[in-house]
Amino acid sequence: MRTRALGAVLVKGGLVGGLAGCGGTQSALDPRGPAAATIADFSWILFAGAAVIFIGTMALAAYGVLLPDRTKGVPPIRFILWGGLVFPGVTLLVLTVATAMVGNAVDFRTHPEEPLRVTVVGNMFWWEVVYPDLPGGPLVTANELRIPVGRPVEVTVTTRDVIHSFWVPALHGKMDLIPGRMNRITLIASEPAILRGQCAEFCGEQHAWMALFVVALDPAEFDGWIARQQAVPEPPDPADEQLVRGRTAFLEAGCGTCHVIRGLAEGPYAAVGQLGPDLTHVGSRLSIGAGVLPNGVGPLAAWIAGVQDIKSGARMPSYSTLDGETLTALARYLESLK
Ligand code: HEC
Ligand SMILES: [Cu+2]
Repeated sequence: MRTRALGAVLVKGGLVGGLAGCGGTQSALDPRGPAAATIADFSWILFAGAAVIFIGTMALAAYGVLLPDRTKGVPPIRFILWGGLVFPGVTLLVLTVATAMVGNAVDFRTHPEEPLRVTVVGNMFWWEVVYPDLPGGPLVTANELRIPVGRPVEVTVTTRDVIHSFWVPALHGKMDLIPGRMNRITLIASEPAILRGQCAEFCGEQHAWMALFVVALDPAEFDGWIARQQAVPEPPDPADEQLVRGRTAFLEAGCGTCHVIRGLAEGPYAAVGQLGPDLTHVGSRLSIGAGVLPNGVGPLAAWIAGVQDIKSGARMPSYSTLDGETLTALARYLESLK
């Protein structure tokens, strides 16, 4: 009796506990697009099939071990032929064909609609996101891929350093980012959503904090976002001394050697650096540091002063010697870049 109760607890706890982790914004089992849905359906078929085979094999093993009669002798040759050769052979053949069919079904290259093209470039430990052929000219951002719902989005992935892997489980499978190569994966989101993706190939110290967000928007909202991102931010109102101070601090601290802010491309400290994320509209992003902190004045200040404590090994130095007022001004200036 007691064992049975314990068994029930284990089974229930295991199922409920295990499945609770399957929903949400970063789950292949909670698909938000047709490719991920096909992959999830196929996974369940594989899972069910594997479970049946596992139970069958274990039952045979139990039969062999537990049955007291040791004189059963050798099983008939027919059993070995069918069970050990024909069954696995046919199963593997069917799976090979089915896998190829699923692979075909989730490849939207022949989709009748013209795709939106995006390039994603992997960097240790963040993602550069480029929209190369928008009507208003190219757009560069980071760690966030905004896409219109329903339209295919052809993501070309490559890397500036080591191998990374682009994986947004709720939309599609993985695609490797390989030096010197352009790989392609086409995503379709079927509903507005904020999804989380993750680098899926160990790439160094902060691999685990190389996240990115995919924001699927209604097409009209997406167009509005593009228009806002393409605009060059206005210089701060001279009456707001704190913002002016923040902007000056950004230039004088040399942040522009690694970061672009469009609109700050002139002068001795021009912000035209290519080693870090484009910060032109950093204030509009959901997170900073590829998912490590939420956005906002406080987290920005913390990031600037203590990158190496927050994300040690990130390719940006901590600016721990900035005084409090300058730091606040700098963080407020960046947060104002919407
Ligand atoms: C040596 C190059 C370098 C310098 C100099 C530099 N940064 Fe960075 N910065 C980076 C890199 C690389 C990242 C991405 C780190 C990561 O997420 O792994 C980054 C990330 C950031 C981010 C987060 C952006 C995002 O969208 O996630 C902010 C904000 C930022 N830097 C501000 C600054 C400020 C302000 C300064 C000057 C005080 C500065 N940086 C100086 C290289 C640099
Ligand atoms: Cu990576």
